[in-house]
Amino acid sequence: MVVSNSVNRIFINNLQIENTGNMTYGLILDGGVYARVTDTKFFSDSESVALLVHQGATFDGYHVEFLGTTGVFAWDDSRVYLQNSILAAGYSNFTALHNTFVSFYNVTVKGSGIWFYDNSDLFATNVDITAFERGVDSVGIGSHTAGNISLSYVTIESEGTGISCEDPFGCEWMGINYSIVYGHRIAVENADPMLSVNSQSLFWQDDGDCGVLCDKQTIMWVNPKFLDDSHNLRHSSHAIDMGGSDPAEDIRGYYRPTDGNGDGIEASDLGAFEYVPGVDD
Ligand SMILES: [Ca+2]
Repeated sequence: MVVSNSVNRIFINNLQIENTGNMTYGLILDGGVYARVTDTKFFSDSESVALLVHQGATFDGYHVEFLGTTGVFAWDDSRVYLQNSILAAGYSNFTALHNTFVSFYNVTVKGSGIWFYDNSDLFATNVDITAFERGVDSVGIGSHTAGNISLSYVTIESEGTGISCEDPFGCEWMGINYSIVYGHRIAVENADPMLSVNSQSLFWQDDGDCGVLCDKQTIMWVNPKFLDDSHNLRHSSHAIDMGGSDPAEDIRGYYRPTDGNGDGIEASDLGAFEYVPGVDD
């Protein structure tokens, strides 16, 4: 389905969009189109792509799922807003290029990670990223952008790298707040001295070698202690009550901030999940 600038606004609700042909797209938005998409599933297979947003188009998604092999490509001054949504589209999940603006709130990213190039921006709150699709080459967030990447209450777990800071721009304009970054092989690859961890966050990798990351006072270098195979926190996690007083809920909709360590002070937990006594253990 192609929607171009002959139409200004479209609204899609409760649809399943499947495409399985070689080099086909489930939905193409271009030429300044605004699309509000709710309660909709995209499924792509083989060489097909679920969604292409380009040439100034806007995709505004709520309760949207991307499944299959290739999810979203967004470029050329486009905008992508995702809320309460799931990106689980295989080897190439989400890629933003050329001045694309991206906002994620309450978004689950599973399988492979998300990639930002050129001058693209990401503002992410309550986002849970699990990257295992490429084995030890998996990356949670790949940053090649001269734009801003701002992470708040984000949980990243990758079998390989949590955050990869790649040339030409690396992570110079990345700001991290109240988040958890766990790369089994390496937490941050090519860690840029300009990488800003503005508010207390937790980083970890399996060999325990923090390198230059331990120069940053705002990094807590310790195993996050996830509960089983989820990213919920165990009652003994050091991430509990180390955040601020926002946002008003976690990625599951549980109220924040709550007192998780029993000291009588309500504080949010690092990452996308608030520890809820009686629920999480
Ligand atoms: Ca708490």
